[in-house]
Amino acid sequence: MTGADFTKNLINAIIDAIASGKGKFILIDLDGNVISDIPLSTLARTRIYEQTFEDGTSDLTANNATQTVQSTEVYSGSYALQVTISAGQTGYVETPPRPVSPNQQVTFAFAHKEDANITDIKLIVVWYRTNMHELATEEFTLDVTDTWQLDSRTVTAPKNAAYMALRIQATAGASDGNVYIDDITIDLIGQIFRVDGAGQIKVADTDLLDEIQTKLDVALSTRAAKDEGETITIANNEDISAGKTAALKNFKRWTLYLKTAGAIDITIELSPDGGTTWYKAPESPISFSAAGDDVVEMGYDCTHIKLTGSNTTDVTAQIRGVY
Ligand SMILES: [Ca+2]
Repeated sequence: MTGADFTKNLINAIIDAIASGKGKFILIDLDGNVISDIPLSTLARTRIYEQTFEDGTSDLTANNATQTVQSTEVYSGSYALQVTISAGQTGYVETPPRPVSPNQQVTFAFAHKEDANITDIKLIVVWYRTNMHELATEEFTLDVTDTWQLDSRTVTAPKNAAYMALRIQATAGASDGNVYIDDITIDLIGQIFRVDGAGQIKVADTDLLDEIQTKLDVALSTRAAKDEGETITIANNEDISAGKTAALKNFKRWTLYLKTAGAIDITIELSPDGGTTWYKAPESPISFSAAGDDVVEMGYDCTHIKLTGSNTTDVTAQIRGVY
């Protein structure tokens, strides 16, 4: 099994376990000790939206209201959103839409606080069809509060829902009113993975598996060594008739580079046990009828390599190995 196949199998096993909702995700260290043993229900949550206003901007849209990111009334951090609604008016701000699946459970939370001129505040979950037309809304009337209040709800996406957004709607009384909003989060509970008839995970839109695999491959190769590969010089324009040996690392594959000053046969021997026992490689000997060079793709698992020249002609020999 190649490293890539192993990684893919590992990812599929993890996703299968998460999708089943029954197993546990167990982290084991390199010595085989269990580091953590976490029920999947606590892991299988995907944050699809988070807005703390800490970058000083808002990605919400305002309707019959004005929105300002400010630092006077704040729930956490340094910034929160102020939504101003004119006297006697009802207005709202709405988060950008986020993709959901029908029957998907979604949980969301946000902190809010109202001044004395707000008479009514509602949280409205807006479900959209794939064509972004509004499919349905779900309204929650919240308590108007002059101290910060964190409200959260869990809802289930209806049939035909493709996207959702949160709308925070308020009505002002005799004077202009202000609603302050901070820390909006939207999480999917128990992400839905679709499988085909053979049980293979189907990943739409973003190619999640490839992305995870790329990141894992990078992580694994980084763990193996700081560099992605290594160059080892066995001989540098010198006589190798008495034999030159070099130690190899745990390369995934490696290539032998040879350059000679004249005609020579170079014998290649490999050792699996630190140089105690030597075996002649099938590529051996590499014969040069005149000065020249050659590149030999090797890739055998061994600890040491030995090159021996049939005469005293100067040879340069290098190995490039990748992890
Ligand atoms: Ca904030």
